[in-house]
Amino acid sequence: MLSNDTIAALATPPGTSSIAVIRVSGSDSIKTVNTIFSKDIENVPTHTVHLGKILGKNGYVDQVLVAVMRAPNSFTGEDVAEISCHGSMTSVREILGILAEKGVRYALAGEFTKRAFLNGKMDLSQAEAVIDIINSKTNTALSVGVNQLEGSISSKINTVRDKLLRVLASIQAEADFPEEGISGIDETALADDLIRYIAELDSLLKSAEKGRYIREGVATVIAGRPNAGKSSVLNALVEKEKAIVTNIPGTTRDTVEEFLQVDDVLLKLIDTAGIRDTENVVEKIGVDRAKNVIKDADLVLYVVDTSEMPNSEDEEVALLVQGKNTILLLNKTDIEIAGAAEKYKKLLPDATVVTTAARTGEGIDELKTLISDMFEMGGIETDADAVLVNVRHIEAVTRAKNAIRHAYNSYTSGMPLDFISIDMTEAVEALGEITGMTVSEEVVDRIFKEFCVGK
Ligand SMILES: Nc1nc2c(ncn2[C@@H]2O[C@H](COP(=O)(O)OP(=O)(O)OP(=O)(O)O)[C@@H](O)[C@H]2O)c(=O)[nH]1
Ligand SMILES: [Mg+2]
Repeated sequence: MLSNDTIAALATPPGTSSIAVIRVSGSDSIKTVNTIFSKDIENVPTHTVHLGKILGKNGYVDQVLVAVMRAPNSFTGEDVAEISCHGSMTSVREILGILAEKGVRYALAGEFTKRAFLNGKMDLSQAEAVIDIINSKTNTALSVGVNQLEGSISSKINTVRDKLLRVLASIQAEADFPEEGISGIDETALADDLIRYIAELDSLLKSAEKGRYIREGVATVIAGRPNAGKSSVLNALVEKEKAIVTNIPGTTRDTVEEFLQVDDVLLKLIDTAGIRDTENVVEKIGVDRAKNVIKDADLVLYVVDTSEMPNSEDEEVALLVQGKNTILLLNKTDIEIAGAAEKYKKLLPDATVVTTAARTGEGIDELKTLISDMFEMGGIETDADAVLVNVRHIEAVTRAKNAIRHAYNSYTSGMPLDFISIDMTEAVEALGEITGMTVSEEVVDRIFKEFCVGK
């Protein structure tokens, strides 16, 4: 499976730029680049950079810098030559064409990183971090990716996995030679250990919630009765006319989504149809959609119209957001009528309250600060934090935890040690999938397909 034919690809984005980098990796990379370069770089020391020209059939193509990195001290673990040429696609195409004539193959998506993984330069969770870093939309996502690349997840997983392996070894010894007592299993200690491992995996799974916020954004649903000003709130938050605003109740029918970064928090804002009983088929579907997204919301912005007293529709919304993390937005304060605010507060006595006038933008900054404080991800930058962001990792940790729980139940109800060792093996394998120790080729291929070409 380990092919090390020489591959090349543009490592920088296609288009016009000041420079473009073509990465060439494989056992013949330096030798091949040497044949098209004006200087002899075949035997130059590793990690050196050389100025010269690329030679085409009809003479020089471009003046370039070639960086030479020799195996195993390169990103892929193979010999690598990186050609920094001028950032014109003509030059890039020309150089890639010359390389192809010399037998260099165009790299597949993620092939450089896949080679790095196969050559033991990084484990699978670190390779996945490379994708996360490339795709990161916020500073937090970036720092979580960098931590993961540095091994935060791997080291946490490996620590637990090593402990499980030790337990597994002693269980197997005890099962194989029960009379000899060589394993030295202390029965209460074993049960306690299993509980502790479950707790360790649980705390890692708790970090996954934070991870989901980082990956997908905090699902923030703007809800309320028709005409309360929900779409105006969305527009004021994102500072553009994203949703249609009119004075006709029932303007918004579908859910309208927009991402917004507030400090280091990524919000997935979802504007919804005003909640009311309606005979209109289209509006009815919209109201059902609104109710559904409220159910899955991480945060609800419950918008009310203080220019009117609460009515039965407001009461219905209050019931729907019951038990949800909710901010009550007392909107239209510019035309507020006396006593309305107090009445609205009574509908949701536990909610945090913000006063806004979405039409003028008043109160919107306060709202942003409040949300940012609520979901502040600060502190994640510390290296100690291993945050599970990857769905594949979450699934594997969950499987490992369930297997250990099963082992614990079997053990405490006196099942034979063989049974327990099966569960423990499953847990060890599940954790091994995260770093790629026990992972199928198919999974590896799927992961690297998510990459872009050149990475
Ligand atoms: N005076 C005032 N008018 C507002 C304010 N916020 C919204 N409005 C007006 O209220 C009307 C309804 O606003 P929308 O944002 O469309 O309300 P909505 O809740 O999205 O309404 P539906 O989509 O129909 O459910 C529009 O005429 C807005 O200009 C405010 O803070 N003050
Ligand atoms: Mg609307």
